[in-house]
Amino acid sequence: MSLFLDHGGPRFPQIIHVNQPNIASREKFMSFVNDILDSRWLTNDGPYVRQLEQLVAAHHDVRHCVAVCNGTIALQLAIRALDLKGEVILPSFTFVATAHALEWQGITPVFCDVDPDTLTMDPHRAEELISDRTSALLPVHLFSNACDTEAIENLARRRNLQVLYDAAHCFGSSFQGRKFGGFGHAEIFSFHATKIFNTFEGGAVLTDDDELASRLRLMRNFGFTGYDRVDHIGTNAKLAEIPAAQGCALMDDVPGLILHNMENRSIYLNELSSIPGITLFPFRPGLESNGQYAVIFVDEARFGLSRDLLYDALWEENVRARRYFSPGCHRMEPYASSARFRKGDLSVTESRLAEILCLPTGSAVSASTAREISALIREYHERAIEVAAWYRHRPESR
Ligand code: T4K
Repeated sequence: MSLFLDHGGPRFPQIIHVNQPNIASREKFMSFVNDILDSRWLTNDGPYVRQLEQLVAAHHDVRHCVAVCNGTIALQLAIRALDLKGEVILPSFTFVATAHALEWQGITPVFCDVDPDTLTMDPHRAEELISDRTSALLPVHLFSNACDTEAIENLARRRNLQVLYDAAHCFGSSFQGRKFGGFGHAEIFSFHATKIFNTFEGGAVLTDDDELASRLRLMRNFGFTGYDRVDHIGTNAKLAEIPAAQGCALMDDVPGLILHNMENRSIYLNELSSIPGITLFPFRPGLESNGQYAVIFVDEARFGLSRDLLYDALWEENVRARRYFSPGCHRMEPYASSARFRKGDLSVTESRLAEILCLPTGSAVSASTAREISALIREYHERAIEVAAWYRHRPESR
C-alpha cells in the first residue's frame, strides 16, 4: 500500500539505495580478469595489487599505500603496527568498525563528542578524556568531512599521543590543498563496494612513514621476510588480484564519479534548502569532498515530521535512506552495557544522531532521481499532518 494513494504504488518502482556500487568499465575489468586467470597469479603480492598501491599512493600524494582485504583490517593492522595500547580516544559518531578494531586488539575505546557542524572529533572534549593510559587519538573524517587536523595534531604533540585517522570515506578528497592519506601517523581507507572507489571488499593504510609501511607489509603477510623466514608477528590481510583489478579499472573514473556526486549534492542543496527544517551537512572550509554521502539533518519542529517518520515514509516509496551511524557506538554492544568503557559527555552526538539522514547518491542515482527524491521530501513537509496520521492509523502488518 502506498503512503499517498494518489500515486497508486511506490513512487519509485525500483529500490533506490544509498550507495550502490560504482562499476568499472566491464571491458577493462574483464581484460584484467582474463590476464589474471591466464597468468594463474591470483594473490600474494601480485602485479595488480602492486599497481593498485602505486596508483592510490600517487593519487593521494603519499609515499606508501599498503592494500589490505578491508578497511576494518586496515584499522587493526595500523593500530598494531603503531603499537597502540591502553586507551584510544575516538568519536562515538562513526561506523562501529572504528571502535571494534580497537577492542579487537585489546585496546579500550574511549568515546568522545563531536563538533555539531562538522561531526568530527571535538579536540577540547578529547583533551578532557586523556588519561595516563591514553596512547592515541583515532579521529574519523566522517562522510569525508575533514577533522580539525591542526588542533588534533597540536593536541597529540603536546600530550605525546599518536594520531591514526579513519579516512574510510575519503577516497579522492582533499583538505586545504592536501589529499587525505598524509595526515597524522597514518590514515586508513575502505574500498568496500559501497565506497566511491571500491575493490568489492578492500582497504588500505596510507602513510608517509617508510618504517611503518614496511612493518605493515610484513604484518599483512604473516610476518614473512623470505620463503622460510618469519621476522614479525603477522596475519593474513592480503588483498587478492581480482579485487585489486577492479580498483585498477575504476581509478580513471574517480574524477567523473566525484563530479556526479557533487552535481547530486548541488541538486539536493538547491531543492531542499528552502524546505523548513531540512539542512544539508556543510563541509568544513578548505574541503574538496568526493561527495559520496548526501547527508541531511531533519529538525522535527520545523519540518513537521521526525527524522524517523521521514525515513519510514521514504522507504514506503522505495527510497532506502539510511540513518548512519545511529544509535552511535556507545549505544551498541559491548560498549553500551559494560562500565569498562569510558564515555565523555556525548550530548552533541546524541542530538545530531537523532536528526541525521543519508539520502541516495552515487553513479546509480541520476540528477532526475535526486530531484524526484527532493520533491518527495517537500511533499512530505507540505502534507506532514496527513503523513503523521497515516502512520498513526496504518495496519501493523506493513
Ligand atoms: N570506518 C568507517 C568510518 C566506515 O564507514 C567503515 C565502513 C569502516 C571503517 C570499515 O571499512 P570496511 O571494513 O567495511 O571496508 C556499509 C559497509 O559495509 C561499510 O563498508 C561502510 N563503512 C558502512 C558505512 O556501510 P551497511 O551495513 O550499511 O551496508 P549495506 O549492506 O546495508 O549496504 C549499504 C547500501 O548499499 C544498501 O542500500 C544496499 C547497497 N548495496 C550494498 C552492497 C554491499 C548495493 O546496492 N550493492 C552491494 O553490493 O555497511
